[in-house]
Amino acid sequence: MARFTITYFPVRGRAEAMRLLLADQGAEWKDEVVPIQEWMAGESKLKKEAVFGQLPKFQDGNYVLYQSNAILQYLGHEFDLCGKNNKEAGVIDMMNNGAEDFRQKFSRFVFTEYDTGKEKYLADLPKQLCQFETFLSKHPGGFITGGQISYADYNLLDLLHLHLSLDPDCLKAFPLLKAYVSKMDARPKIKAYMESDACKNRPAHPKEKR
Ligand code: GTS
Repeated sequence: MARFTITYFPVRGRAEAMRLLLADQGAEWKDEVVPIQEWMAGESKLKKEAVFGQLPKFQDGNYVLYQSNAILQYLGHEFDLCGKNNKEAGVIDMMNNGAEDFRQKFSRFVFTEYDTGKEKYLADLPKQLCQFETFLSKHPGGFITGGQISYADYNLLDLLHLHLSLDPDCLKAFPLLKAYVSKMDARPKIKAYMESDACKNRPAHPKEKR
């Protein structure tokens, strides 16, 4: 029986970074899928129970958590993905917060301007990407904290995947980010997960046309 359960809508969305982390760490989890229409139709028990009335919900046995970044941090502690010391942990949290700001911009675009604002969003995108590229140029080693993968790497990887699905050329001017994605995607367990039907059949977000 899987130790972990992720309850979320039938998209990659805010649950995908934790799935990438679990897959890469060789952990098993179960996905409980909540149809969006069912959630929106009324005050479901699940919605009432959710601390902030939102998903994803995460369970480790009887232990329940909400808030995707708290879940990622919890998994970071469970799998020793929070850096070797307090200073590394601070940098990892900083980059995860930066990834969250980036995700919020992306979510705003998806939910409010997806059909009309793609050109504008993509024109602005290099500003965000440049911040992560510059960070990597000052922190060589392949991951956010150099030689050791952290929970924030899975969040950054997911964001880069989301943007590559929006524009496959978006990393052309960002060689370090491009190499970062290639290196992360080549990790055997990430590769196997991304090739799985479960991953391939799940849209990135509710607006993705397939
Ligand atoms: N800060 C929360 C987190 O990081 O988990 C945000 C969660 C959130 O916004 N969830 C949305 C939701 O439950 C879905 S999504 O934005 O992740 O796609 N929406 C339904 C609702 O009733 O608010």
